[in-house]
Amino acid sequence: MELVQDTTRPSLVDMKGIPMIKYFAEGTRLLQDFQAWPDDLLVSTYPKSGTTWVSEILDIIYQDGDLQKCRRAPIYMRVPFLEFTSPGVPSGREALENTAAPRLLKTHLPLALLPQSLLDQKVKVIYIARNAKDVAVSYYNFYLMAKVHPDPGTWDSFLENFMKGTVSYGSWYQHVQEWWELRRTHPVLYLFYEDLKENPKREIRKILEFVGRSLPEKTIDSIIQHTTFKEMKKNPMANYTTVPPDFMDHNVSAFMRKGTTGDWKNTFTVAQNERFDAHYADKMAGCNFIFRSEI
Ligand code: PPS
Repeated sequence: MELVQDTTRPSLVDMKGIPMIKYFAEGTRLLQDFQAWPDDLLVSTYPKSGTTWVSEILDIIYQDGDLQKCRRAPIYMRVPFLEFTSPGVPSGREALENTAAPRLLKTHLPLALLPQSLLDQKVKVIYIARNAKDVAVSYYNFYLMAKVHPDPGTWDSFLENFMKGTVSYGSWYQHVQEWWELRRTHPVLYLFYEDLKENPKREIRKILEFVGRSLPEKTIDSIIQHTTFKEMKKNPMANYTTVPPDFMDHNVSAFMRKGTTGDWKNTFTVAQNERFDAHYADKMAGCNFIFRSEI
């Protein structure tokens, strides 16, 4: 395992115009020769949009509903995070070495930084999008607890940076729209966190159809039960408590924090909300799909 000594909140670095966590920029460079396999499945999201939740669902599907097998390793080993490197935790490349086909892969990369091989091999993508307000609040709390990020500053300044796209992985607005557009030329199942929250059975059926698998009704029910927020929060193989505390400090904010839709209302002021809505209308003008910031 690679050990990097400089762990404390390095500044973001620019990669092709995208601000990136320093370690993940290194990880992205290491991906230059990454070879995708045609039977890979890529879970793609802007950060804090439900990646871990859908990764857990997919691993259970790939293990034919055998929950015991899903306890074999932490989620970042079962679904390697392609661009990930961080002090004291196996990198995405290391996790990949122990992963047999058919592989589940995770990324947050915007298309400008995605390894070309994933597109060339027509690797199936499940993209999960979440409304921007809940993402911003979740991301702020994640910045506070995960020290690979720079100091987020105040909530107000973080929100400004989120709107400007100067947070890690860049613009939420661009990310959700460019992956939506990719559906025209590439096999992408585009899901919404809010839909999964509202009706997990309907969304899991969509996933099963997309990956070309079927499972008995009672297995689907068991997947739903095992992947509730409450269950995943107490599952050490899903809740990221296995990573060193100097990487993620769950005493500051748990990785499994709230798991709800509409939590932004507890953080946004009325003025922030008005400003955000006006900016949002401008950035998302012409976008032909709708986000729900409450259900
Ligand atoms: S990461 O670090 O970007 O990969 O994070 P990601 O997994 O995409 O998103 C973390 C948020 O998802 C919530 N979460 C869930 N919500 C509902 N049900 C389940 N099972 C679930 N698992 C994770 C998690 O709590 C984070 O959202 P917030 O709003 O911070 O609680």
